[in-house]
Amino acid sequence: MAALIARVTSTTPEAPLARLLTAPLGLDVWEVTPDHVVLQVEEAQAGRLEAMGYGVEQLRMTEAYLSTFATGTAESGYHTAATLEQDLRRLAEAHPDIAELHGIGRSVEGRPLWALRIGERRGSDRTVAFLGCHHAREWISVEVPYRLAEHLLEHSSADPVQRWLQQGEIWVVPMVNPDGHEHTRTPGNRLWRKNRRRNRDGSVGVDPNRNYGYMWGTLDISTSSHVPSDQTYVGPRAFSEPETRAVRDLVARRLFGGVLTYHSYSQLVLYPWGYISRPVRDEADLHAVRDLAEEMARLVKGVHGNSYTPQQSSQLYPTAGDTTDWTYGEYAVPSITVELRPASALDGGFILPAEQIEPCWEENRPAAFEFVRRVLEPGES
Ligand code: 0X9
Ligand code: ZN
Repeated sequence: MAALIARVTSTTPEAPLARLLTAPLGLDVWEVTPDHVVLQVEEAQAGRLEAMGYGVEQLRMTEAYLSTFATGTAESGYHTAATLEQDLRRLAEAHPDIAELHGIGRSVEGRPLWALRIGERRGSDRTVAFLGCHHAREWISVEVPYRLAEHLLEHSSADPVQRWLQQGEIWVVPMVNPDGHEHTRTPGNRLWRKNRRRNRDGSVGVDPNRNYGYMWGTLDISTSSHVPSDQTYVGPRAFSEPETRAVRDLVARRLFGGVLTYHSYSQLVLYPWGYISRPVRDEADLHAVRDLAEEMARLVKGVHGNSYTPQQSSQLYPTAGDTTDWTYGEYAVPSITVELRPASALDGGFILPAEQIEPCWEENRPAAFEFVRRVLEPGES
């Protein structure tokens, strides 16, 4: 059955937008604003939404984007799992004193999961982690952490990077979900989201960003689903997936002082909680993480003028079992999800033209630096 991309609005008070997100409707939610939601839905489901009292407008941009931008040349600007491995190896070999490539596990289909450790000391107690590509179709989320690693290594003999690498370690895992990512490079699958787990009901894929073990499975809604074929399937149990176990074990071994995970799109800087609408209880933590998110958004804007909105994750939509709820819930460390470019579906959504990789990285560099600074140099701000 054909899937379509739809812009959904509320046409009657009996059908508020918020209810769309809190019902188990199996929707693939792309974008949420106060006046509309952008979704990928099956045609029959779109009819059901109309019957419930929602306005459903089909956006035709996806086909146009798929044919205009998802071409060989556009793809060539982005890393595949294989070219990422080559480039990470090259970086580690070019900087043997301060960089080391670690295999941290294997994906469902057996691909290696790579982490680059950057820093002079091994086993330092000041550590920070950057993650990318939990979601297969979010290609830009590989490129920003990869370029961060490259930049740190190329600027390792000048402050502030030199100081950070003397004091601590920065770990970068640019592609948590290589199987899903490779799947998006096969014909007709550019918008795949999950990993490539074969589920018991014959469907494929667990959402890695619903599979972490804090409050796992406590919601059953479109944006955090217990139905295996849904885009946000939480999996059969917490950490059922080798990709999330690899991140769990790395975090447990290195005890990061902060974790930043990149996603796309919508231009947001999100902080816990995601599973509940109330803010985190610890006043000092709340103040620190909110202040950090606001400062990061300011820094992004200062580069090319783009607005990234700082907000609590659950304000976007509620989910249980995401990465940063787990890192905050389990370790109480600063935990941020950055949703990268673009701002909206009309700007291409998950398909960001390759010419925007560089400016997107440029605008995120000062914010990533601020995150490192606050984690590795606490008390100095
Ligand atoms: O749904 C997600 O996992 C993230 N958005 S994405 O479009 N990249 O899939 C957002 C996760 C942040 N957490 C919550 N919104 N609770
Ligand atoms: Zn994502």
